[in-house]
Amino acid sequence: MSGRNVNNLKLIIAVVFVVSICFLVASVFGFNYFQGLPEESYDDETDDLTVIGFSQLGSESLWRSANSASIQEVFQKDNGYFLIFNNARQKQENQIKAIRSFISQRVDYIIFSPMTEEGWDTVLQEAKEAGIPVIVVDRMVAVEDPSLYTAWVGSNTEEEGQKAGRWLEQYVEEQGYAEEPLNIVVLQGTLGSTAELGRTKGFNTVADEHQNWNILKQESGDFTAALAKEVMRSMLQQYPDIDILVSQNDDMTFGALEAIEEAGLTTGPDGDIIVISFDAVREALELVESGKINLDVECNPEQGDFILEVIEKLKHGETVEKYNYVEETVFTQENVSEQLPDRTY
Ligand code: GZL
Ligand code: ZN
Repeated sequence: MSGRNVNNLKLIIAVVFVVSICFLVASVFGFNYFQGLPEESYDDETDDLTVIGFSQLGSESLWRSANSASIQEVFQKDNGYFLIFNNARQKQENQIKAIRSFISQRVDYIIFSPMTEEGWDTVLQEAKEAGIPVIVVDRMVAVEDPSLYTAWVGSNTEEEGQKAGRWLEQYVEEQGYAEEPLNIVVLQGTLGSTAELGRTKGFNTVADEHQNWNILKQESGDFTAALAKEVMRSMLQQYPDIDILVSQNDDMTFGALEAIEEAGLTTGPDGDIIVISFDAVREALELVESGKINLDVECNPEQGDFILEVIEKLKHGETVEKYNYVEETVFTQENVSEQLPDRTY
C-alpha cells in the first residue's frame, strides 16, 4: 500500500475514533439533559450516597435560615448523603412541584416543611405509591391518612403559646395588676401554618381563663418584619392603649418594635408595652437582655440531627417514633445573659 494511502487510512481511523468518543460523551450528558434532570443528581458519585430531596418552604425569617442550615449541615457527602435542596419561596405549589421532581428523580427520602397544613394528600399519595418515605419537618400536614408520611420532627407550637400565656399570668401577678383590664394585640404568623395555629390556640386557651384580658385584635404579619411593621402601625393608630403585644416570631417583633418606637412608645420591663415574642434567635435574645422584649419563647430550628437520626434508623430497618419533638425553653432577663454565649443561632 503506497505511503499516501497509509497516511489516508491513519487519518480515517483517527477521525472515526474522535467522532465515536464525542458521540459517547454526548449520549451520556444528552440523556440527563433531555430528561430535564440536574446533572449533579445523576453523576456516578451519588451511586453509593443516600439521596435526599428537601423542599424548604422559604427563607422568610432568621429562624428559617437557621433551620435550612441545620439540615444542610447534616446531609453532607462525607456523612453518606446527597442533598437536593429546593426553596419554595413561600408558595405551596412550588413545594408540590419540588416533591414531584424528587419522585421523578427517584430520591431515597423526601423531607419537607409544609407551608400550611392543608392540601398535601394528593402529592403525598404519589410519593407513597413511588415507595419514597416522607419526613415532615417543622410544621404539620393535615391529611386524611397519616400513613402518607413516615415521621414528623418539630416543635409543639400549642405548648409554646401556652407557655407565653402562663408566663403573662405570673408576670402581671408579680407586677400587682393581675385584676386590671389588659389590652392585648397579636401579630400572627402565616395563617394556617402549624406555628400560627398552635401559638394562637395555646395563648388563647390561657387568655380565655381571664375576663380582664382583652384581645383587641389578632392579625397576620406573615412571619416577616416588613408586613408586621405595617400591621403594628395601624394597630397603634386604632388602639390608644395597648398593654401587651404577642408577636408569633422574632422577625415580626423586629418590625413591630420599629413601629412602636416611631409612635413614641417604649417596650419591655420598664416600657409602655409588654412584648412577648417567639423563636429566640440571637438578635432577639439581645433585645431581651437590653430590656426591649420581656419574654422570648424558644422554637428550636436545629432539627437536622433529629431528622438524620430518623433516616439512619429507617435505613437500618429500625422502627421510628412517628412524632419527634425538639427541646426548647423560654428566655427573660432573668436567664438570657448566662445562655446567650452558648447560642448557636
Ligand atoms: C416554627 C416555624 C416558624 C417560625 C418562624 O415552627 O414554622 O416559621 O416561628 C418561621 O420564624 O417563619
Ligand atoms: Zn392599659
